[in-house]
Amino acid sequence: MNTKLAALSLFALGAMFLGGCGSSTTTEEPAKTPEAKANTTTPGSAAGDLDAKGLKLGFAQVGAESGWRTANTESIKAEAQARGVDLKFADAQQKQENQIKAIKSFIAQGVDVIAFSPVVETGWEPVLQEAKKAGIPVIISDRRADVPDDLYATFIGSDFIKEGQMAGDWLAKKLNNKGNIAELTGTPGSAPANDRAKGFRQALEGKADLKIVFTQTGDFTRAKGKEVMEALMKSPTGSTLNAVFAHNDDMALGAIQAIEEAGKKPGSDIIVVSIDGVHDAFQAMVDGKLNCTVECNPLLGKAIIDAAAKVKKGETLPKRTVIEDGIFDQSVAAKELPNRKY
Ligand code: GYE
Repeated sequence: MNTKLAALSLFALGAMFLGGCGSSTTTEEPAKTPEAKANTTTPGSAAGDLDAKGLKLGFAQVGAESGWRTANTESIKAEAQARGVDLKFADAQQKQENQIKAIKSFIAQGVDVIAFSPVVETGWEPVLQEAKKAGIPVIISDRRADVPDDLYATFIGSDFIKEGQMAGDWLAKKLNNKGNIAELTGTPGSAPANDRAKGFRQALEGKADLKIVFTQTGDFTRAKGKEVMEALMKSPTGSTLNAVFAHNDDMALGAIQAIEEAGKKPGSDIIVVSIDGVHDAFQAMVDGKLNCTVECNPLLGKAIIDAAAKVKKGETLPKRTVIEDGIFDQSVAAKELPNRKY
């Protein structure tokens, strides 16, 4: 294990002991861009001190496309229940029009606060204008939305560019800066797909012998990841592959099945790196089939409900809270597996 990876893993472990989960958050004072930095807190998962009893919160979720998403939903529902929040939860099944409908219905119901994780980056302005007109504050969680600052109170989520860079740096080192990579991208137009692709390419810059020879969406699902990889393994490019970079663990897990069915060994014949850090990914690392995962913490329930309680009281929140992520490879997987919370 290299020293940087060891340090990151230790940091993540430390954060786990301190915060009861795998990440910490960094907040900043209200700022113009969502990219700026500041202090550190922990997202946590237990009931907090802030009184949120009776708060009417509408949450428009992306869907149930991945293990990450399921854990995110559970975290929000459990935190709401523990703190007596009146949660109205909508699952948009990965469709923006469903999320917009849900937000409109939360406005019509007169909830105190609306929170949502935007399935894609663009197209939110009209509905958020409606929320603003109705005087309902909006919290954006997990994925960025491309909207002016005055349309939301705060945005809580990971730095996806950094996650892509971490995956790229790790893979470049593993392949000695040489090899052919297939990329399975997330939902087109979503912040994590855009930013992870960008960060990954930044890490590969100047490494001429390290090439992305294939890129296609698997929509963040295991089934699609498998389907795309199956077709790729049958194509001439398939036999030239050294590695797969998947924008999430579920697509990597689907790809692993396809690689095996094509008679190759994922984890050795073809190196596999992905993002999320879900339990099944740790199991796949222990089984030697996945090489590395960059953690993206989905346990945002406490942070979202704390933020909702604060905006309801009229407090101004930092425009951006960044969830800090770690990286884990096969060398630490067995030790880490029992500690995983999702
Ligand atoms: O990586 C993926 C999920 O927005 C960070 O969405 C999230 C991503 C996550 O479907 O598994």
